[in-house]
Amino acid sequence: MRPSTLARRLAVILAALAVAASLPAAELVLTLTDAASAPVVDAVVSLHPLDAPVPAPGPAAEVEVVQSDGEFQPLVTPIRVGTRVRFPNADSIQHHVYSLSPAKRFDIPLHGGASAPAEEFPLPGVVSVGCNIHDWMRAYVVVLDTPWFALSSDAGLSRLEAPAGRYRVEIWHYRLAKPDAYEVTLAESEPLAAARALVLRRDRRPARAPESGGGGYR
Ligand SMILES: [Cu+2]
Repeated sequence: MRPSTLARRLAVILAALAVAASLPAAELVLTLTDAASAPVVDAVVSLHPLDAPVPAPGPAAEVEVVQSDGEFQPLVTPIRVGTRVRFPNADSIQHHVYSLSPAKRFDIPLHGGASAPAEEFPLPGVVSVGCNIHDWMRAYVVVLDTPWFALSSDAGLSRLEAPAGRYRVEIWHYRLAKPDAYEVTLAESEPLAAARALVLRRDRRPARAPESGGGGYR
């Protein structure tokens, strides 16, 4: 084998080892239920390291919150700080998307189609997104200063992979009076399975207006 080939192979092996060393090594499997033992869907679970720095963000990602059938899809979008969010309109009617939340105020005047520009979310916090025309339309962009987060499934389940260590677990849900938080230690040996019961408030989102068939904006 020529020395240059050997060096190249060594470089490939070292690169593979570096990737392996940076792979998440521990796992949290969290099941969320409400007071009636029903699964809590659309909660955002995030891990915040207590003994280690948060890794620097990679290149800014871009995600979409679509207006479809007079609703935002999805209802809850967790993102890392710096992520850009586009708000395309898939409806034949126009929407006027806005937020008054301190973490990100923005206003996208009446628009149709996919023309709306992407908004950047530079600060952590919960951003409540509405439509000026349709009061019932609501979406939440949950901006996090950690790369480790997940949205709970229909079964109330969240799986998070992160390096072994101590973390503060934060749980946000739009029907929680305040975010829930507690500490865990994740070890490499086996996934940590945990359950958490949440006390949810009544859903305060405005009810959807009945279909009118009349003129003007629906
Ligand atoms: Cu609308």
